[in-house]
Amino acid sequence: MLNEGPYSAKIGGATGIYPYKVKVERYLRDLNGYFSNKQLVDEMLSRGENPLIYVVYEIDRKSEGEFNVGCTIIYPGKIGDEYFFTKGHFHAKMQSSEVYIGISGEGIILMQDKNGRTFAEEIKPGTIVYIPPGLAHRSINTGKMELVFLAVYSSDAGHDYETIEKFGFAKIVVERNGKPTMIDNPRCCLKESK
Ligand code: PAN
Ligand code: ZN
Repeated sequence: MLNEGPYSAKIGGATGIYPYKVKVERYLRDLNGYFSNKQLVDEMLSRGENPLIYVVYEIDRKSEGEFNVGCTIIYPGKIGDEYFFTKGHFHAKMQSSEVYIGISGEGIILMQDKNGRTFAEEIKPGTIVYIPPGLAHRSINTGKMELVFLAVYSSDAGHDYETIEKFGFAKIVVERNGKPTMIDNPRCCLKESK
C-alpha cells in the first residue's frame, strides 16, 4: 500500500494539535473498575456524576513504518485521593516503543513490565519521555491544570488494554499531605519484582 503524503500540523489550541483526524473521549464511566475507590466511583455514577477524565486527538496513519501522532489532554481532578489518569496499555506489538513530549501541565508517566516491575518519569512542558518496548504505560495528571502531551508511536503498535484493566499497575499515585505520592496498589495482583 502506498503511504499517504506528508503533512504538517500545529501544536496548541484547545485540541492540542490541529488539524486532527480522530477524537477519543474517556469519561469516568469508561474507566469504571480502574480507580482504587470503586465504591466512590459507583456512588458518583449512580448520582449521575460522570466527569470527562481525558481526551485524545490523533493524526493516525495506516501503513507499516508510519507513525501516529496523538495529543492527550488529561483534566485535573481526583477520585478520592487518586489523581485522574489514562487507562494505560501494553502495545499489542510488544517491540513497539513510544515517545511522549510534555506540552503543558505536569504529571507522571508510570510504566510497568510484564513481571510487574514499575518505572516512573515526570512529564512537564519540554520534557521528553521515552517508553521502551515491552512496558505498559499510564499517564497521571498530578497538577492543578490540564496535562497536555504529544505521543508518537508506530501506526501498527496496537493497544492491549486487557492486562491493565484486569490487574491494574503495581503502583498508584495519590495525594498525601497535598503532594503526589506513589504507593503500592493495594488491589494489584502483579507485585513489583526486585
Ligand atoms: C497514547 C495513549 C493516550 C490515552 O496516545 O493512547 O495517552 O491513553 P490510553 O490509550 O491508555 O487510554 C499512547 O500511549 N498511544 O500508544
Ligand atoms: Zn502507547
